[in-house]
Amino acid sequence: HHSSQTRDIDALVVGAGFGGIYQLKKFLDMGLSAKAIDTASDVGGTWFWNQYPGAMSDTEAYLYRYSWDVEDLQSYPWDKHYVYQAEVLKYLKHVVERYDLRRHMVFNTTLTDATWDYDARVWAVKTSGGTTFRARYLVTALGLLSKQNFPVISGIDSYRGEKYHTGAWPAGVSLQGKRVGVIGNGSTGVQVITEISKDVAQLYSFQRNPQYSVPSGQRAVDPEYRRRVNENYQEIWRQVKDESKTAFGFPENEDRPTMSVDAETRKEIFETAWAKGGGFRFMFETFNDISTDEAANEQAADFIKSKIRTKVKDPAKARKLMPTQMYARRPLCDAGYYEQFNRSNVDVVSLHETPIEQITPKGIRTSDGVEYELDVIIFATGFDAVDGNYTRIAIKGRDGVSLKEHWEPTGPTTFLGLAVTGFPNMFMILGPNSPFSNIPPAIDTQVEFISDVVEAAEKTKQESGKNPIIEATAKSESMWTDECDRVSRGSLFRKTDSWIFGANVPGKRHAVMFYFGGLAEYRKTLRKVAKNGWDGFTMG
Ligand code: NA7
Repeated sequence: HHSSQTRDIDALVVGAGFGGIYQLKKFLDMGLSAKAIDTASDVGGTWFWNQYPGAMSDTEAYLYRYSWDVEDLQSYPWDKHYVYQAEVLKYLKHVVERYDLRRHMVFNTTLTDATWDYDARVWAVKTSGGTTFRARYLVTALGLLSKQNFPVISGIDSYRGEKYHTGAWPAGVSLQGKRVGVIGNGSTGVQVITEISKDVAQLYSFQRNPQYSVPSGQRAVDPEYRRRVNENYQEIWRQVKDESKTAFGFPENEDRPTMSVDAETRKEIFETAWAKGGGFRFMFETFNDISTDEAANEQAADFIKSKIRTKVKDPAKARKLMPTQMYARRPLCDAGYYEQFNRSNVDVVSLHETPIEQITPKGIRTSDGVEYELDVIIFATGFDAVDGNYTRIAIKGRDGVSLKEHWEPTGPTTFLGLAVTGFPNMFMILGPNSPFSNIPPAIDTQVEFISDVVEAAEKTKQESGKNPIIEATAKSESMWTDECDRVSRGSLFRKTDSWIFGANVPGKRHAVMFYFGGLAEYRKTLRKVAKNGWDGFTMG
């Protein structure tokens, strides 16, 4: 038994979530020796860590899975329109068993340091377990949303109750009959609050900015619906991947401006979407300009506000829950969020009116002197998203420059969200400036592209016996960065602070972090790159 050893392999995948699982499978299918490592004790990535009550994907179940397993798509069961965390995790485990991938995975193992060995043309990857992998290719599938964001609040360590971040939710927590404070009301906070309100003795939502949320439309799937999906799956994926921006399974509205119809028609269109359910649907299927035109945005916002007003009975609570910003963050949906505030044990504390002053041994004290005594504080405060995972670990490229240093002057830059100049033979899944869309088809797209690039590079194996090198050029990286900047310019998301533009973590640089051109357009770009002999990469 060695405490430290070196293992030579063809490819190392970091992360065993949605992206890492598929990438590992692809490498093995190509006949490469490959391993996947993960900090967690099992597979699942995001769906391993986010086991908080109410955690659910808000992509419809038939699209929240891999698109490439035709047989599994027909037979794998899903009985509700949206899948909860436990079901997503079960599905991912099922895929891992189905392809016998587990024996190529190493858990409880964190990448601590990765350095490109210029002469040997391999990545030397040190891990927490002591093993150093020497891999010709490195794929980081670290997740978009995994480095937790904790607010800086004085006294936080003095608190004597239980405290949990939703992104690292331990098994076996019971909130039954407890006094609970929830800080944060993004999509996570909204899900938690909706789920636990009925069980807790008292719930306080400590809310900075009120959010817009529409009904999810969660309900049981009837067999007829499933039969129709199964019959049309191929066509469904084609629309999702090659015709759609958001990849949520509906056609985005391309040609109907909000103001092009009269008020009554507008209301009908909103009502129809409201009844169908889904946050992305409400924002992108109804009209073509809600996320780009302020007047249009205001119409959608006013509609949702009128719904909040009817739902929340207590006028004081309703006032505090009423959004004040534009409707231009990640669109949310819920299964009865606002309704929870009609319970006598559920209240909202507006941090605009009374900011948190201190966390005390007993709970939370706000600026009006009120001390909320709490058995549990839940931090639903989100993540240092997208690049946060990359800048915390030491990945050193060709010139001994780390990824963090490479990104320091400009913000996170990539070619196509998956490659960085100076970092040969390294690919990211959902790196900065990847498409802003339903995640699994974006992952499938990137994994398949990365695998094709690697396959092409493998064909250039030199007679000298040297390992092939593939690297994005500086020019292609700056071109993609400009393109992402360009397509996001008209978006109201860019004017509204949230994690999507790096505006949720104090001190973090605001930056373009996604490609807003849509999945179909992204895939077109990838096809062009491939067709033109991997244009934008150097190979050899
Ligand atoms: P989000 O969407 O970043 O939401 C975080 C929430 O936490 C949001 O309501 C923040 O308020 C709040 N927050 C953050 N810092 C503080 C401090 N210091 N004090 C009070 N409140 C704070 O994270 P989620 O986990 O909900 O969702 C992230 C993504 O995961 C989501 O979009 C899905 O795609 C999956 P704010 O609104 O900024 O005022």
